[in-house]
Amino acid sequence: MARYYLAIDIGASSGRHILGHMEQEKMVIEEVHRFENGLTDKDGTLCWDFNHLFEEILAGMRKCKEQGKIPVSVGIDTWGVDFVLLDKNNQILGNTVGYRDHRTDGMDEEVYKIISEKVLYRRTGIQKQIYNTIYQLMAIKRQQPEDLKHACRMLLVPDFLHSLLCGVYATEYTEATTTGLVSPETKDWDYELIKSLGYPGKIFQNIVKPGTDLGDLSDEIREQVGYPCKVVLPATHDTGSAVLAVPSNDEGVLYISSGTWSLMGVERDEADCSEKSRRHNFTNEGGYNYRFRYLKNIMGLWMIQSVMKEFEKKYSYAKICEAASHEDIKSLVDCNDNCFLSPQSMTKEVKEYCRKTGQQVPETDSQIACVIYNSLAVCYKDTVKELEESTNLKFSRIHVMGGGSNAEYLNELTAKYTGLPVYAGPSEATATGNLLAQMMQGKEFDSISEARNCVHKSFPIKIYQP
Ligand code: ADP
Ligand code: LRH
Repeated sequence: MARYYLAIDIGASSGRHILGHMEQEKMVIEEVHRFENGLTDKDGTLCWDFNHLFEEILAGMRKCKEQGKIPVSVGIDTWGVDFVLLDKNNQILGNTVGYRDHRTDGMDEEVYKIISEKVLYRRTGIQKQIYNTIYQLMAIKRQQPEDLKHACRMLLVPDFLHSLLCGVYATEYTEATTTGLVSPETKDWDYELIKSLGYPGKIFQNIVKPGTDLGDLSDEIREQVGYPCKVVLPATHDTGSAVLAVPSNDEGVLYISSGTWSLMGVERDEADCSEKSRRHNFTNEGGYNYRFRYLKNIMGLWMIQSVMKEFEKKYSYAKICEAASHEDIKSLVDCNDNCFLSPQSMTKEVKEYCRKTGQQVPETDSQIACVIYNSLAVCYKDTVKELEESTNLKFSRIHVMGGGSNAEYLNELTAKYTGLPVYAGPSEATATGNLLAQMMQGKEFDSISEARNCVHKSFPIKIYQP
């Protein structure tokens, strides 16, 4: 009888339950359940619906039982930076605000009144993103100080969902690093920084490493899903899980974890918190085994997701991507411009950017998509150059992983602009990395290199030559 492990991977646009098991030294994965995710407007505030997400989590777990495939362990990964504050009865305080909400506008300046941007980077090595937890907490301190006063716990999204499964409150390390409040030296909360910002130190939970066995499902949840199982922490930051599933053990491998965001970078032993690195806006996120993901957040396919919601005609991702490949509009936008983070209308924003920079304004759906794909690929090219400068490495290929690795035209453009071969796959990299951490805990693999070898053997990789 196969030993099944269950990864619940929840991205900003969708979530899925993926069961994994070993068969003749290869990993076999199967999708059990898939559901939509996204931010919804609640009286002018962009919020996540955690009740909906948790119902979907349980629905997918029940499906495993229906299929007679009961996992030995389950682990959840999600996007970074977002959190809930819990009161003394473990009830959520305030709205479950998502990172694209505008509450953080101007909060960077509030933080820099206390600690300068340069010193902050030197201490934490985290790329400035206006939505990082450090700025979100400042927004609460300024706008809802009573919530911060009544808070007993701050739990990041995967921590919160795990606590609903097994009743244990802990913060997983890789997700914790996305807050901008963790020291890359000690791998623990930077309490001095936290105190200086006026955030209550007591709300921060103990940090635990990926691979930690958090305990069994609570009695109530076990009854609801119909079986007992352990909760084992993956790298709960989705990017951390995706990078664990890079199908190569070569040093200095360049990857793009391509989904709602494009996270482009390399894995390293040490964090680089230098001024040069800050100016390039690279981040040092914590990874499995205390490796660091040295990467840049690039706006990514969020731009495609957003314009597709606005197009009158409904397309599949494959269709819009293919249609874009037949266009020859040359206009480009700077994908990392903040105007694309949370615009009222992405279509209008892209057009406006082209108009004000004196370029041809895209009119049709496929022209708009073409501008976005080309702009992303150009951004990848620039990032390769910056990474080479910062790391003194020379790259021989790019591994593109995640849902975006299915975007054929983008892969072609990436190879063309960067001059590097693109190795596309696995497309379920995040869920696969989530499974790897659980499987290492379950002694299916002895090491990361064994686990990555297995990914290489188990999943098809498509190569695009420049
Ligand atoms: P996340 O986990 O961040 O929600 P995914 O890893 O699921 O995102 O990737 C979703 C993205 O992948 C979509 O926004 C879409 O642009 C792209 N994508 C998925 N499948 C295809 C396809 N067949 N062709 C082109 N793009 C695709
Ligand atoms: C990608 C991601 C990224 C974060 C963003 C909030 O899904 O986790 O690494 O910056 O979401």
